[in-house]
Amino acid sequence: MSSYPEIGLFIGGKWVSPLGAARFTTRNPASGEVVGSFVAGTAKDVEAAVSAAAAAFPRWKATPPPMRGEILRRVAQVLKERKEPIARTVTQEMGKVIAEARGDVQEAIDFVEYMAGEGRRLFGETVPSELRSKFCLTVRQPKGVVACITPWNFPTAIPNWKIAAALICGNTVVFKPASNTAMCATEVVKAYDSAGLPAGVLNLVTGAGSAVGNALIDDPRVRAVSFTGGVETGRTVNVRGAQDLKAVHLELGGKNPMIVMDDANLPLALEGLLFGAFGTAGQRCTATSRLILHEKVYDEFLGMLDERLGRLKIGDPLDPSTDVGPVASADQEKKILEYIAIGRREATLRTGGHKLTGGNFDKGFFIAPTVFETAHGTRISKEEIFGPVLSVIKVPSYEEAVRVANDVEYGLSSAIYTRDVNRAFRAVDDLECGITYVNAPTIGAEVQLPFGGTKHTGTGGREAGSVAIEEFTEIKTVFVDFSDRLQKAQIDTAE
Ligand code: UN1
Repeated sequence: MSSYPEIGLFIGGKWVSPLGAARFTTRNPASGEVVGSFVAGTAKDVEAAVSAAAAAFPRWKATPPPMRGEILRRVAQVLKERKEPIARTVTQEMGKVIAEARGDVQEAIDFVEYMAGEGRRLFGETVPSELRSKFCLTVRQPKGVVACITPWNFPTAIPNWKIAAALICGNTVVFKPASNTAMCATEVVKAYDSAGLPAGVLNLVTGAGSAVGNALIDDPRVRAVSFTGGVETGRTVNVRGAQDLKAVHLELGGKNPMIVMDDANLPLALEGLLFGAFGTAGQRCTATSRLILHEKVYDEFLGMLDERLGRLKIGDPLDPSTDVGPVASADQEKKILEYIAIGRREATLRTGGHKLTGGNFDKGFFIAPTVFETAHGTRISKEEIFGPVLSVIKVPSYEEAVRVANDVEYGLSSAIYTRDVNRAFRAVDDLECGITYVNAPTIGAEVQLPFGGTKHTGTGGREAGSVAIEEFTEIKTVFVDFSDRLQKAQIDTAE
């Protein structure tokens, strides 16, 4: 017997371990300890999960949305009761510090609650007809079976953004989580099961993207795919889904700028920068990875940054006094260190720039918060690193700040610190991205507002907020003619 849990797949309301299934484990990135063992799902498992979801669909579709909402309300309740143990699982499996892990679970709770209320909205439109005695309206219908493919960096919040929105609209779901946070995914699914979600409405298949993800995207019964992850995988998912003309929703990367102008409240901007750039060890799509700093405050602000970085506590993410935990995996560490090596060649290293070693650091993936001073246009200033690495770019004016901010392939989040209200609103207009913060960092979106971005950040849709349901519904247009005679639109125009 192993000392860690052995988890099955969740298909048709049951936890199942297919005979002879290959398994993989997840590990604590701070200590190397095994967290759990999971089934490496196959195309056959996907077939079973999609069949279960397809079988459950007619009844779930016929369940009135407020009743679906009732179940979601119970899911939120279960998540609240289990918030602390789930947050600890998030920290142990993914490495974010415990306060942020609680925030991750809270974001899941908030969104599930918000979607429960959507069960009493799911608004359509009524629109006038050009003909007499005729009603025109729209209703929303579920798409059918949908696939939710989620990343490891928000291992409870992001799955819930997708699952709760899909379910309230009446879809049934096959959920494929990132492999290195499979225990967090298990906790999410358990909450839905404990809340009384009918069998087959939500199914979990763990395993590799190349096996599970591809089989899901290829299955003709899966009518929509919602994916959050890296841009390269996103491109493949999109192309693959296009073969079957599937609705593919993508939330991909960011290279989020924080502009600090010469009239900014510098201590406030500094607090925002530390949280935005080094919170979650920089592993948020919304992380502040570029500081675009006005030349007049350049030296002063970087001096303030040096001083605070020297006092950041890096270490055990379960210790509440820790500011920065490990990065999530060996792969992450490797990629970030490669970018740091690139940065050393093309830019000036100001702080950090290495892996932390010695003592407990040797058991995990700890990287020192790193700051490079660079010209705009270097690789580290344009490519997503997804780690605690900040590029600082000096600019002489607001106009140049905006040009630099927009001159990347991504467009997720952005921030400007200024006390000039006119300039703040100009920035809201000028910055090409999905989210702009004024006098606040690039991270920290709230669930009742749309989340997503422009350019290579996605395919243009938004998650969260009331628009979250767009992704998971088909609009049906309904014409009701109560004139008792044939009326011809566009032709019968006379009195
Ligand atoms: C992500 O990084 O993929 O706005 C999501 C934020 C969080 C969500 C981030 N509420 O930083």
